[in-house]
Amino acid sequence: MALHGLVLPNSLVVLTAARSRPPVIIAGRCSSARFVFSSPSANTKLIVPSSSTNNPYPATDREEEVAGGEDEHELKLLGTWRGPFALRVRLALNFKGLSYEYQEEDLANKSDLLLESNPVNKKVPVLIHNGVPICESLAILEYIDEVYRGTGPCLLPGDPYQRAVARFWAAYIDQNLVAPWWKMFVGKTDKEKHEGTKQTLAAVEKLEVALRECSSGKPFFGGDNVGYIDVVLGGMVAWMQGTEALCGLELLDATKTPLLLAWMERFGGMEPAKAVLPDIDRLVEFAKMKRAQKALI
Ligand SMILES: N[C@@H](CCC(=O)N[C@@H](CS)C(=O)NCC(=O)O)C(=O)O
Repeated sequence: MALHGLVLPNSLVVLTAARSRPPVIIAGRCSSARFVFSSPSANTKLIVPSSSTNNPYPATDREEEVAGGEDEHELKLLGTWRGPFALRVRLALNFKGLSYEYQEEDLANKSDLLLESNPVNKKVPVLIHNGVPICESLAILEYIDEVYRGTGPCLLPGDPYQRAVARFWAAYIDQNLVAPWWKMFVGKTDKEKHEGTKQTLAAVEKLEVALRECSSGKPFFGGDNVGYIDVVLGGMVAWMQGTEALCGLELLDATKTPLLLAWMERFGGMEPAKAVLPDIDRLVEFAKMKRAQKALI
């Protein structure tokens, strides 16, 4: 595909596809990316950096070879096995049945590919599609959904109002659940931890209402199928399940949040989710170790 580049200050480049694709804002350039796309099964080729010293995520037999025919749709994801932001992208790729190459990043020793693909934030996830990096998990989800519209279920609803609602709750999850959860877990003072706990509990109660309204009695936020909010919140499932062990409180409760509790079990039990969601015990052990070291997770 022909791409037209416009160079902006700070080496940002806006690329617009010659065909129907919307502008893709990328940072830097990627030369070494290779991607594989095949449908319908979700298969991953796992690459773990040899320099990674703290990677307890084995190349499991669940994530083996890329199956299906290789063509020009090459996808590569840079992430970590435990990060809620990369996990939501992996969930989306799996639920849509897209194959991709996965590269595990060591955040203490970031790869050149990550640094050149996301020079602004230097964070994962980064999805690299035919050599073009896309950064920020929510933007990546929307990108996947648009580019692979004909493949697997649509994540975002077709109706503009419902789409706005889904984006609202995705932003809500980032601001009011992920960030406060983090404060509850690694807060520097008891006051900060207490504040994080209060905000996290308030957020799950609001999300219970959101699930009731968005699902209209169906199994998922997206209705009959997993949708945008499901994968966004899905990235937090293992962390939510590990909350008691990590923070000393049960996050979801059969009385206050029965729908979310059932959703979490239903979602976590689905094959595309099981393939990427971290083992809770391993996650808890790793998170405790990192908290003790006050290191990046
Ligand atoms: N808003 C970003 C957040 C990404 C993020 O915070 N990633 C963390 C890992 S969970 C990271 O790469 N941290 C490395 C660093 O801060 O240097 C997104 O949604 O993609």
